[in-house]
Amino acid sequence: MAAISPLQRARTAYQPKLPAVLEENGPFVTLREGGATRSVSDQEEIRQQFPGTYGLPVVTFAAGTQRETTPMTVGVILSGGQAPGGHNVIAGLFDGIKDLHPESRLLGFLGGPKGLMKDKCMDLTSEVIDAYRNTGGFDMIQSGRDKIEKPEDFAATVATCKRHGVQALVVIGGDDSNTNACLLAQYMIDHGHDIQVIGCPKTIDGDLKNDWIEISFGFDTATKVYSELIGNVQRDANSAQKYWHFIKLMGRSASHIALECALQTQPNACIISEEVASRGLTLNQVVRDLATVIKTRADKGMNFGVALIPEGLIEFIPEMRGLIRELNDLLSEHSESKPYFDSLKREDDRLQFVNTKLTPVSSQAFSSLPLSIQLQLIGDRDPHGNVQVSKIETEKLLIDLVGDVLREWQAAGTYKGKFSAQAHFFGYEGRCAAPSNFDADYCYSLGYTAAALIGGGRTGYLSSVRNLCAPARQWEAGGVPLTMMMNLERRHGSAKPVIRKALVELEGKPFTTFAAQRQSWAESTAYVYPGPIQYFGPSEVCDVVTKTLLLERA
Ligand code: FBP
Repeated sequence: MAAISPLQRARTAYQPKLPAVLEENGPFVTLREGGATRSVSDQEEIRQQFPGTYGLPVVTFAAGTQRETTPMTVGVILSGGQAPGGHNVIAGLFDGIKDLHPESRLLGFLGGPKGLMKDKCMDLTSEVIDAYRNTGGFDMIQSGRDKIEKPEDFAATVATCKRHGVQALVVIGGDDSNTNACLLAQYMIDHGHDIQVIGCPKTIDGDLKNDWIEISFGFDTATKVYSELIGNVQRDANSAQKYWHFIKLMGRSASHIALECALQTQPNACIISEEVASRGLTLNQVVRDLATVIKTRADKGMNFGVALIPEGLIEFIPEMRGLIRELNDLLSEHSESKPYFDSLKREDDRLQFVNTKLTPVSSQAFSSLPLSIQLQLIGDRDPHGNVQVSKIETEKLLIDLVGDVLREWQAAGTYKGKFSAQAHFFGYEGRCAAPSNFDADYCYSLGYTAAALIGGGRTGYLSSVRNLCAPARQWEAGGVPLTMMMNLERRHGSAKPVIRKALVELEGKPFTTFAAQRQSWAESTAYVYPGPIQYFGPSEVCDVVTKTLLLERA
């Protein structure tokens, strides 16, 4: 057996908490149905694409009675980026289907959707599950970003399921993966396959949420890890008083992670991409705003500070957004230009080719960027055809450009400070951390809820656990139709039905709370040092939820 740390050993014994309705009834709950639902927008188009699952009711669990069941085989995949707690979703699902019938079987498909298409799987026995309870990571069955999209992908998935007698599939993923789950559910109905599909809301980015999904799992743990690290850097900054730390934080698109970490640590600056887009700020304005904070502090003798930068920023700056959209279309697998672009081996040739294809506005934006960033922008796409923002070193770009502005002000005699900067990127550090008590409980409950939805014969639903600011026993469990969260978005140059990403709401309490305090955090040193996640000890330390959740829901 592989060596494990004392903490991991102690965490194995942790028994995740369930909502009372599941604790008392197991998966034998009554499914209470609400009224017919509709998608968030584009209702007619979404209805046409999902005739079998559109309009399904939201279901909530109430007390039920045990009934006779037969053993069933359930398949599970982890899809997309890692998020703390994925193993507990699987453990909850495992315990749930075993409670439905002790001879039920759970198959883990390896490496995400491709495991389903290529039939790579393993039996998830109690020995396997027990070794991973309350651990971080997705290493039990790994993850992947492939998509089940072509007719042959769907056919291969069905063939795999039939070969193993899989009656239900659970897709643990973010917005794109659950969009895929919805397509799969519809495909099964269209082709008369009796295979249920249930999703579970995962992503550290926190952008898979709505009235029924209060938070995606992993956000709680990841933001706690980043906040600990930011607090440590802040203490170093305040001790040495000689560096500005520019810290980029993961979150492919939305700035929820940066905002939550700012609320937890009170840095001197934090950019929120959604605000940048809403105010239509250019890159130059973003840079000058940051430089102004640095100058204000320098005027008070503080040549140090901490600035948080959301990973997705670049795509929210209007001129960059247009540029990235053009690059995504130009370099997508479906683009006519792609084979020629791929045939070019030299960087200069690639850059020159791209420049000739861009509109004048985008070409100007592209040319204004340092070479290193230009190359990052034309680098590999993700499987959805998008630029991989985690690979764009926005923190270094901003240090570079802020430095230029400060030198300009120095020359004009309006800035007399010193600017020495350090760049950081916190992303992968937090995605596989051992889940906080909150994520351990929430994930286990999501998995167990998925089992109850399967037991209730549902398909096309996302497992939902709500009332999360209350103690776990008071959580409310049920399912939300996946079609309810959909809208049409442009992908690979055409309109596709996808689950709508939840961006930071500028009218929402998390943002307004931050906005009311940021000026004073900029001008003073009001750092908060959250310290490491606590797994044992008083509830007010171990079970505290994110500030975002508290401000949005309490
Ligand atoms: P998901 O949306 O799939 O959960 O992934 C989120 C994320 O962690 C982003 O924050 C980040 O931009 C991206 O994954 C990085 O992807 P990769 O793991 O492929 O480098």
